[in-house]
Amino acid sequence: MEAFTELAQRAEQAFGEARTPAELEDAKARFLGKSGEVTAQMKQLASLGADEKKARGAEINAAKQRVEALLSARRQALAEAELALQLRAESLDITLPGRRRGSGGLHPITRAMERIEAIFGSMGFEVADGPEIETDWFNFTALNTPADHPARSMHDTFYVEGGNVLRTHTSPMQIRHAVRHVKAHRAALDAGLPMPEIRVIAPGRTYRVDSDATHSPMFHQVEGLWIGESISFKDLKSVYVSFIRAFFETSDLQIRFRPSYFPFTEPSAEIDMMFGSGPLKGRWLEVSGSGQVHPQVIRNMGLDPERYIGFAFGSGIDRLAMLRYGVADLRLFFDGDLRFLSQFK
Ligand code: 2NL
Repeated sequence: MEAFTELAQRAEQAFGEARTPAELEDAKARFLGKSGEVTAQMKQLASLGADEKKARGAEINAAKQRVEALLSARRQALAEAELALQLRAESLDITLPGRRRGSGGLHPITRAMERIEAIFGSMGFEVADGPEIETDWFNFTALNTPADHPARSMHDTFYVEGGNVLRTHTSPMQIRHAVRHVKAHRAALDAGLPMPEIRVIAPGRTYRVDSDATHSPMFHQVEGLWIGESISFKDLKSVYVSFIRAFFETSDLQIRFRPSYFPFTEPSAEIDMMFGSGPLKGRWLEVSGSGQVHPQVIRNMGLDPERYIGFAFGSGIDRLAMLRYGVADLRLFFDGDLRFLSQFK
């Protein structure tokens, strides 16, 4: 019995010294394996008499069970330690904020464009769309631009194959819109009945051969057109003043109309504005060209200029956006620098 207690103690020590499951299996073999100590004791039983065999056999069995219990306790302890180690290694702080997907935002020009559409939309203006590659007719001729006008030269306009151009203003979209509108109401017009007014804006990209600190070969314009039987310069004034006040979210500004010249309007006016406060206070800023639509342009829309009259204007969106958001250099809009663009998220 004494011998077996000592054996169990040695087994316990050996199991305790095993640091890994593999080391534990080695230690197990030394006690319970084919040539282990417990097995050797069993083999010695064969040489004993029946009574002694029974008594000693029971002791060996008890010792064997004790060793097996120690083994499984150590197995479990090692497994638990391994699990604890793994849990610690793989632990994560579920209270940390998740990885967010970078949020994008609209380009400041797009934002300005959407504001412009919303403001004119509130005044009953539709939004026209159309091609950026235009025919000579829609870009120049329909707008009463003379054949020898400098704007038609290759110094000013990008020509593409087939004599078409990259539109130099967004007016061609308005001509296309007006022609569609007039076609849709041809029957009423021919019967001398009134036609619903044309009230449309045309925002979009435009192109001119021009590139320096204040000019980009691609820029943005919004044109407006209102044609009816009694649309006058006072309507132009009230529409444009309302637009500018809404766009800059202030009534603390002045607007003046200054005589000018465009082939597509007669009379024509430059529109200037001046803020009553802020960094630009007291400086007249050109914001738009405008005028009463030229009778020849009315005719090119398919309407009788003796009956139909109206106004048009054309404003640079990039410049309006620069003034609205306080941007000093036009090129920032087109460089694609995220340090600039992410300020508008
Ligand atoms: C400018 C000049 C202007 C127009 C654009 C226009 C459009 C049609 C008919 C007549 Cl469909 N006119 N647009 C009129 C006057 C001036 O813009 O230099 N803007 C920045």
